Amino acid sequence: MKHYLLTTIATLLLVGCAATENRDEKTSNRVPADKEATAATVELYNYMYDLATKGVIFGHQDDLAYGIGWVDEGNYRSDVEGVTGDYPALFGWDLGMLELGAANNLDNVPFDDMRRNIIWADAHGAINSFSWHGRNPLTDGDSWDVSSDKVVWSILNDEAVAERYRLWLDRMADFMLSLRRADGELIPVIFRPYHELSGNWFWWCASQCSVEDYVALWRYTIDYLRDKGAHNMLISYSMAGYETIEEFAERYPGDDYVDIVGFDIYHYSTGEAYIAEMTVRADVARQFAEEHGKLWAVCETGYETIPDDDWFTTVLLPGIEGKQCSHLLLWRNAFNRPNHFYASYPGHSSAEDMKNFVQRDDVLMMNDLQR
Ligand code: BMA
Repeated sequence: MKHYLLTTIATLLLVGCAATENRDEKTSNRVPADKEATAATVELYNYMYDLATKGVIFGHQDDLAYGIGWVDEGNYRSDVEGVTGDYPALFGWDLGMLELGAANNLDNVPFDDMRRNIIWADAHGAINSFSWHGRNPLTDGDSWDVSSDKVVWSILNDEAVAERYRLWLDRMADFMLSLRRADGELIPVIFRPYHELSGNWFWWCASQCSVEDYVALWRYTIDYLRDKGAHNMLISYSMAGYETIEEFAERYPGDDYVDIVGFDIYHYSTGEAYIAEMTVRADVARQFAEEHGKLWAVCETGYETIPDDDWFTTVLLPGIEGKQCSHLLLWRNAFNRPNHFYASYPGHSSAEDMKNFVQRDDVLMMNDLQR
Protein backbone atom coordinates (compact mmCIF):
# COMPACT_ATOMS: atom_id res chain seq x y z
CA MET A 1 0.00 0.00 0.00
CA LYS A 2 1.45 3.29 -1.10
CA HIS A 3 0.74 5.37 1.94
CA TYR A 4 1.09 9.10 1.68
CA LEU A 5 4.22 8.85 3.69
CA LEU A 6 5.42 12.40 3.31
CA THR A 7 2.09 13.76 4.40
CA THR A 8 2.24 11.44 7.38
CA ILE A 9 5.66 12.53 8.51
CA ALA A 10 4.81 16.19 8.04
CA THR A 11 1.54 15.67 9.86
CA LEU A 12 3.12 13.91 12.79
CA LEU A 13 5.68 16.65 13.12
CA LEU A 14 3.06 19.31 12.97
CA VAL A 15 0.35 17.80 15.15
CA GLY A 16 -0.08 20.06 18.12
CA CYS A 17 0.77 23.18 16.18
CA ALA A 18 -2.00 25.50 15.13
CA ALA A 19 -3.99 24.08 12.26
CA THR A 20 -3.73 26.07 9.08
CA GLU A 21 -6.85 27.42 7.49
CA ASN A 22 -5.26 27.36 4.07
CA ARG A 23 -6.79 24.53 2.07
CA ASP A 24 -4.53 25.18 -0.89
CA GLU A 25 -1.43 24.02 0.90
CA LYS A 26 -0.09 20.76 -0.47
CA THR A 27 0.43 19.24 2.92
CA SER A 28 -2.09 20.27 5.51
CA ASN A 29 -1.64 19.79 9.22
CA ARG A 30 -5.17 19.50 10.43
CA VAL A 31 -6.01 17.78 13.67
CA PRO A 32 -9.25 15.77 13.74
CA ALA A 33 -11.92 16.33 16.41
CA ASP A 34 -10.56 13.34 18.36
CA LYS A 35 -7.34 14.65 19.88
CA GLU A 36 -6.24 11.03 20.38
CA ALA A 37 -6.96 9.99 16.80
CA THR A 38 -4.54 7.36 15.50
CA ALA A 39 -1.78 8.45 13.13
CA ALA A 40 -3.59 6.76 10.22
CA THR A 41 -6.76 8.69 11.06
CA VAL A 42 -4.86 11.99 11.14
CA GLU A 43 -3.32 11.02 7.80
CA LEU A 44 -6.67 10.23 6.26
CA TYR A 45 -8.16 13.48 7.51
CA ASN A 46 -5.36 15.53 6.01
CA TYR A 47 -5.41 13.50 2.82
CA MET A 48 -9.10 14.27 2.46
CA TYR A 49 -8.34 17.99 2.74
CA ASP A 50 -5.78 17.66 -0.01
CA LEU A 51 -8.25 15.75 -2.16
CA ALA A 52 -11.00 18.33 -1.64
CA THR A 53 -8.93 20.78 -3.67
CA LYS A 54 -8.63 18.25 -6.51
CA GLY A 55 -12.13 16.88 -6.82
CA VAL A 56 -15.05 15.13 -5.23
CA ILE A 57 -14.56 11.60 -3.91
CA PHE A 58 -17.14 9.31 -5.51
CA GLY A 59 -18.87 6.92 -3.11
CA HIS A 60 -21.50 4.18 -3.28
CA GLN A 61 -23.37 2.47 -0.45
CA ASP A 62 -22.95 -1.32 -0.16
CA ASP A 63 -21.06 -1.28 -3.45
CA LEU A 64 -19.20 -4.56 -2.87
CA ALA A 65 -22.01 -6.26 -0.95
CA TYR A 66 -24.53 -6.64 -3.75
CA GLY A 67 -25.88 -5.05 -6.90
CA ILE A 68 -28.50 -5.56 -9.54
CA GLY A 69 -28.83 -9.31 -10.03
CA TRP A 70 -26.01 -10.38 -7.72
CA VAL A 71 -24.88 -10.80 -4.14
CA ASP A 72 -21.27 -10.75 -2.91
CA GLU A 73 -19.42 -14.02 -3.41
CA GLY A 74 -16.10 -12.72 -2.16
CA ASN A 75 -14.95 -11.63 -5.61
CA TYR A 76 -15.18 -7.84 -5.27
CA ARG A 77 -17.91 -7.43 -7.79
CA SER A 78 -19.30 -3.92 -8.12
CA ASP A 79 -21.97 -2.33 -10.32
CA VAL A 80 -19.90 0.86 -10.42
CA GLU A 81 -16.78 -1.01 -11.53
CA GLY A 82 -18.86 -2.93 -14.06
CA VAL A 83 -19.93 0.32 -15.68
CA THR A 84 -16.82 2.48 -15.31
CA GLY A 85 -13.87 0.08 -15.00
CA ASP A 86 -12.95 1.59 -11.63
CA TYR A 87 -14.29 1.24 -8.11
CA PRO A 88 -15.73 4.01 -5.96
CA ALA A 89 -13.12 5.78 -3.86
CA LEU A 90 -15.49 5.73 -0.90
CA PHE A 91 -17.49 2.73 0.26
CA GLY A 92 -20.57 3.30 2.39
CA TRP A 93 -21.76 0.63 4.84
CA ASP A 94 -24.53 0.45 7.41
CA LEU A 95 -24.10 -0.88 10.92
CA GLY A 96 -27.81 -1.33 11.66
CA MET A 97 -28.37 -4.56 13.67
CA LEU A 98 -24.75 -4.74 14.78
CA GLU A 99 -25.98 -3.30 18.07
CA LEU A 100 -28.06 -6.45 18.62
CA GLY A 101 -25.11 -8.75 17.98
CA ALA A 102 -26.69 -9.96 14.71
CA ALA A 103 -24.59 -11.68 12.06
CA ASN A 104 -26.12 -9.63 9.22
CA ASN A 105 -27.07 -5.97 8.99
CA LEU A 106 -30.58 -4.71 8.34
CA ASP A 107 -30.09 -5.09 4.59
CA ASN A 108 -28.76 -8.64 4.97
CA VAL A 109 -25.06 -7.85 4.63
CA PRO A 110 -23.00 -10.24 6.80
CA PHE A 111 -20.76 -8.19 9.07
CA ASP A 112 -17.89 -10.60 8.44
CA ASP A 113 -18.15 -9.94 4.70
CA MET A 114 -18.42 -6.21 5.38
CA ARG A 115 -15.19 -6.34 7.37
CA ARG A 116 -13.38 -8.27 4.63
CA ASN A 117 -14.53 -5.75 2.02
CA ILE A 118 -13.53 -2.83 4.23
CA ILE A 119 -10.04 -4.25 4.69
CA TRP A 120 -9.77 -4.77 0.93
CA ALA A 121 -11.00 -1.27 0.14
CA ASP A 122 -8.57 0.29 2.62
CA ALA A 123 -5.69 -1.75 1.23
CA HIS A 124 -6.56 -0.38 -2.22
CA GLY A 125 -6.50 3.21 -1.02
CA ALA A 126 -10.26 3.73 -0.72
CA ILE A 127 -12.17 5.19 2.24
CA ASN A 128 -14.88 3.47 4.28
CA SER A 129 -17.85 5.28 5.81
CA PHE A 130 -20.57 4.02 8.18
CA SER A 131 -24.13 5.05 8.68
CA TRP A 132 -26.11 3.48 11.51
CA HIS A 133 -29.78 2.64 11.06
CA GLY A 134 -29.86 1.32 14.62
CA ARG A 135 -32.86 -0.16 16.38
CA ASN A 136 -35.07 1.77 18.77
CA PRO A 137 -33.73 0.97 22.25
CA LEU A 138 -36.96 1.95 24.00
CA THR A 139 -39.63 0.24 21.88
CA ASP A 140 -37.63 -2.57 20.22
CA GLY A 141 -38.77 -1.15 16.90
CA ASP A 142 -36.50 -0.06 14.08
CA SER A 143 -34.93 3.31 13.26
CA TRP A 144 -38.19 4.46 11.70
CA ASP A 145 -40.25 3.75 14.82
CA VAL A 146 -41.26 7.23 15.91
CA SER A 147 -44.15 6.04 18.09
CA SER A 148 -42.47 7.56 21.13
CA ASP A 149 -40.72 10.90 21.38
CA LYS A 150 -39.00 9.78 24.58
CA VAL A 151 -36.35 7.50 23.08
CA VAL A 152 -33.37 9.84 23.20
CA TRP A 153 -34.51 11.16 26.56
CA SER A 154 -34.74 7.57 27.87
CA ILE A 155 -31.21 6.70 26.82
CA LEU A 156 -30.03 9.69 28.81
CA ASN A 157 -32.36 9.35 31.80
CA ASP A 158 -33.66 5.80 32.19
CA GLU A 159 -30.98 3.48 33.55
CA ALA A 160 -32.50 0.33 32.02
CA VAL A 161 -32.47 1.86 28.54
CA ALA A 162 -29.03 3.36 29.16
CA GLU A 163 -27.65 -0.03 30.10
CA ARG A 164 -28.99 -1.58 26.92
CA TYR A 165 -27.55 1.30 24.91
CA ARG A 166 -24.12 0.85 26.47
CA LEU A 167 -24.19 -2.82 25.48
CA TRP A 168 -24.99 -1.69 21.93
CA LEU A 169 -22.06 0.69 21.98
CA ASP A 170 -19.78 -2.04 23.26
CA ARG A 171 -20.64 -4.03 20.14
CA MET A 172 -20.07 -1.00 17.94
CA ALA A 173 -16.68 -0.43 19.54
CA ASP A 174 -15.73 -4.11 19.14
CA PHE A 175 -16.48 -3.86 15.44
CA MET A 176 -14.54 -0.61 14.99
CA LEU A 177 -11.59 -2.17 16.79
CA SER A 178 -11.76 -5.27 14.59
CA LEU A 179 -11.02 -3.25 11.45
CA ARG A 180 -7.30 -3.73 11.07
CA ARG A 181 -4.68 -3.65 8.36
CA ALA A 182 -2.36 -6.57 7.76
CA ASP A 183 0.17 -4.99 10.14
CA GLY A 184 -2.44 -4.70 12.89
CA GLU A 185 -2.99 -0.96 12.55
CA LEU A 186 -6.57 0.22 12.99
CA ILE A 187 -8.23 1.18 9.71
CA PRO A 188 -9.42 4.81 9.80
CA VAL A 189 -13.09 5.19 8.93
CA ILE A 190 -15.84 7.77 8.77
CA PHE A 191 -18.67 7.29 11.27
CA ARG A 192 -21.94 9.10 10.46
CA PRO A 193 -24.44 8.42 13.22
CA TYR A 194 -27.87 9.96 13.80
CA HIS A 195 -28.17 11.28 10.27
CA GLU A 196 -31.02 13.21 8.65
CA LEU A 197 -31.72 14.68 12.07
CA SER A 198 -33.67 17.62 10.65
CA GLY A 199 -36.33 15.21 9.40
CA ASN A 200 -39.09 13.48 11.38
CA TRP A 201 -38.74 9.82 10.33
CA PHE A 202 -36.09 8.43 12.72
CA TRP A 203 -36.35 8.15 16.51
CA TRP A 204 -33.44 10.63 16.84
CA CYS A 205 -34.92 13.27 14.51
CA ALA A 206 -35.69 16.82 15.58
CA SER A 207 -39.38 15.95 15.95
CA GLN A 208 -38.45 13.33 18.57
CA CYS A 209 -36.04 15.02 20.95
CA SER A 210 -34.87 18.36 22.31
CA VAL A 211 -31.79 20.11 21.00
CA GLU A 212 -30.00 19.45 24.31
CA ASP A 213 -30.84 15.76 24.30
CA TYR A 214 -29.76 15.28 20.69
CA VAL A 215 -26.41 16.90 21.38
CA ALA A 216 -26.03 14.96 24.63
CA LEU A 217 -26.76 11.65 22.91
CA TRP A 218 -24.23 12.41 20.19
CA ARG A 219 -21.49 13.36 22.62
CA TYR A 220 -22.24 10.44 24.91
CA THR A 221 -22.02 8.03 21.97
CA ILE A 222 -18.78 9.42 20.57
CA ASP A 223 -17.14 9.73 24.01
CA TYR A 224 -18.10 6.15 24.83
CA LEU A 225 -16.62 4.76 21.61
CA ARG A 226 -13.46 6.81 22.05
CA ASP A 227 -13.12 5.61 25.63
CA LYS A 228 -13.26 2.05 24.30
CA GLY A 229 -10.28 2.88 22.10
CA ALA A 230 -12.02 3.60 18.80
CA HIS A 231 -9.68 6.43 17.89
CA ASN A 232 -9.96 5.51 14.22
CA MET A 233 -13.10 7.50 13.50
CA LEU A 234 -13.68 10.72 11.61
CA ILE A 235 -17.14 11.86 12.60
CA SER A 236 -19.69 13.04 10.07
CA TYR A 237 -22.78 15.12 10.86
CA SER A 238 -25.42 14.95 8.12
CA MET A 239 -28.63 16.90 8.11
CA ALA A 240 -31.66 16.38 5.89
CA GLY A 241 -33.45 19.56 4.78
CA TYR A 242 -32.60 23.12 5.89
CA GLU A 243 -32.29 26.55 4.41
CA THR A 244 -30.25 28.68 6.79
CA ILE A 245 -26.98 28.41 8.63
CA GLU A 246 -28.87 28.89 11.92
CA GLU A 247 -30.92 25.77 11.20
CA PHE A 248 -27.77 23.93 10.24
CA ALA A 249 -26.05 24.95 13.47
CA GLU A 250 -28.91 24.34 15.87
CA ARG A 251 -28.15 20.71 16.74
CA TYR A 252 -24.48 20.68 15.76
CA PRO A 253 -22.76 18.68 18.51
CA GLY A 254 -19.60 20.80 18.58
CA ASP A 255 -16.19 21.02 16.95
CA ASP A 256 -14.71 18.36 19.24
CA TYR A 257 -17.31 15.87 18.02
CA VAL A 258 -17.47 16.44 14.27
CA ASP A 259 -14.97 16.33 11.37
CA ILE A 260 -17.27 16.43 8.36
CA VAL A 261 -20.53 18.33 7.94
CA GLY A 262 -23.07 17.79 5.22
CA PHE A 263 -26.49 16.59 4.25
CA ASP A 264 -28.48 13.85 2.57
CA ILE A 265 -30.36 14.95 -0.51
CA TYR A 266 -32.41 12.95 -3.01
CA HIS A 267 -33.87 13.85 -6.37
CA TYR A 268 -37.65 13.52 -5.94
CA SER A 269 -39.22 15.98 -8.36
CA THR A 270 -37.42 17.86 -11.13
CA GLY A 271 -33.73 18.26 -11.92
CA GLU A 272 -34.13 22.01 -11.49
CA ALA A 273 -35.57 21.54 -8.01
CA TYR A 274 -32.75 19.19 -7.03
CA ILE A 275 -30.08 21.59 -8.26
CA ALA A 276 -31.76 24.52 -6.50
CA GLU A 277 -32.01 22.61 -3.22
CA MET A 278 -28.47 21.32 -3.58
CA THR A 279 -27.22 24.85 -4.13
CA VAL A 280 -28.87 26.18 -0.97
CA ARG A 281 -27.71 23.29 1.20
CA ALA A 282 -24.21 23.17 -0.26
CA ASP A 283 -23.64 26.89 0.18
CA VAL A 284 -24.68 26.71 3.85
CA ALA A 285 -22.70 23.52 4.56
CA ARG A 286 -19.62 24.94 2.88
CA GLN A 287 -19.82 28.20 4.79
CA PHE A 288 -20.36 26.35 8.07
CA ALA A 289 -17.46 23.99 7.28
CA GLU A 290 -15.14 26.90 6.54
CA GLU A 291 -16.10 28.72 9.72
CA HIS A 292 -15.53 25.62 11.84
CA GLY A 293 -12.48 24.22 10.06
CA LYS A 294 -14.30 21.11 8.80
CA LEU A 295 -14.79 19.26 5.53
CA TRP A 296 -18.18 19.29 3.84
CA ALA A 297 -19.84 16.47 1.93
CA VAL A 298 -22.97 15.24 0.20
CA CYS A 299 -23.41 12.36 2.62
CA GLU A 300 -26.14 10.55 0.68
CA THR A 301 -27.70 11.27 -2.67
CA GLY A 302 -29.23 9.84 -5.80
CA TYR A 303 -32.24 9.56 -8.07
CA GLU A 304 -34.02 6.26 -7.52
CA THR A 305 -33.94 4.12 -10.72
CA ILE A 306 -32.14 7.00 -12.52
CA PRO A 307 -34.94 7.64 -15.01
CA ASP A 308 -32.92 10.48 -16.57
CA ASP A 309 -30.16 9.01 -18.78
CA ASP A 310 -27.97 12.10 -18.34
CA TRP A 311 -28.61 12.62 -14.65
CA PHE A 312 -25.00 12.38 -13.51
CA THR A 313 -23.60 15.04 -15.83
CA THR A 314 -26.60 17.35 -16.13
CA VAL A 315 -28.13 17.29 -12.64
CA LEU A 316 -25.67 15.93 -10.07
CA LEU A 317 -22.63 17.66 -11.54
CA PRO A 318 -23.97 21.23 -11.74
CA GLY A 319 -25.15 20.92 -8.15
CA ILE A 320 -21.69 20.26 -6.69
CA GLU A 321 -19.16 21.49 -9.24
CA GLY A 322 -16.43 23.86 -8.06
CA LYS A 323 -17.47 23.91 -4.40
CA GLN A 324 -14.66 21.87 -2.84
CA CYS A 325 -17.06 19.17 -1.82
CA SER A 326 -15.09 16.38 -0.14
CA HIS A 327 -17.24 13.44 -1.14
CA LEU A 328 -20.62 12.26 -2.31
CA LEU A 329 -22.25 8.93 -1.62
CA LEU A 330 -24.81 7.39 -3.95
CA TRP A 331 -27.28 5.21 -2.10
CA ARG A 332 -27.47 1.45 -2.53
CA ASN A 333 -28.40 -0.80 -5.46
CA ALA A 334 -30.73 -3.19 -3.63
CA PHE A 335 -30.53 -6.78 -4.86
CA ASN A 336 -33.93 -7.74 -3.46
CA ARG A 337 -36.00 -4.62 -3.91
CA PRO A 338 -36.80 -3.88 -7.54
CA ASN A 339 -36.55 -0.20 -8.44
CA HIS A 340 -34.42 0.67 -5.43
CA PHE A 341 -31.07 1.59 -6.97
CA TYR A 342 -29.09 4.82 -7.31
CA ALA A 343 -25.84 3.94 -9.11
CA SER A 344 -25.93 2.82 -12.69
CA TYR A 345 -25.19 -0.80 -13.55
CA PRO A 346 -24.09 -2.58 -16.74
CA GLY A 347 -26.88 -2.41 -19.30
CA HIS A 348 -28.76 0.46 -17.64
CA SER A 349 -29.62 3.44 -19.85
CA SER A 350 -27.64 5.84 -17.64
CA ALA A 351 -24.42 3.77 -17.75
CA GLU A 352 -22.64 5.87 -20.37
CA ASP A 353 -23.40 9.06 -18.47
CA MET A 354 -22.17 7.72 -15.12
CA LYS A 355 -19.01 6.62 -16.90
CA ASN A 356 -18.52 10.10 -18.35
CA PHE A 357 -19.09 11.59 -14.90
CA VAL A 358 -16.51 9.46 -13.10
CA GLN A 359 -13.95 9.95 -15.86
CA ARG A 360 -13.80 13.66 -15.13
CA ASP A 361 -10.54 14.82 -13.53
CA ASP A 362 -12.48 16.37 -10.66
CA VAL A 363 -14.30 13.15 -9.78
CA LEU A 364 -12.10 10.84 -7.77
CA MET A 365 -12.32 7.07 -7.99
CA MET A 366 -10.36 4.35 -6.19
CA ASN A 367 -7.50 4.46 -8.70
CA ASP A 368 -7.10 8.18 -8.01
CA LEU A 369 -6.56 7.53 -4.29
CA GLN A 370 -3.41 5.48 -4.06
CA ARG A 371 -2.62 6.07 -0.40
C1 BMA B 1 -33.02 3.15 3.24
C2 BMA B 1 -33.50 2.11 2.28
C3 BMA B 1 -33.80 0.87 3.10
C4 BMA B 1 -32.58 0.46 3.91
C5 BMA B 1 -32.04 1.62 4.72
C6 BMA B 1 -30.74 1.29 5.41
O1 BMA B 1 -32.81 4.37 2.61
O2 BMA B 1 -32.48 1.82 1.35
O3 BMA B 1 -34.17 -0.18 2.23
O4 BMA B 1 -32.90 -0.61 4.77
O5 BMA B 1 -31.84 2.73 3.88
O6 BMA B 1 -29.73 0.92 4.52
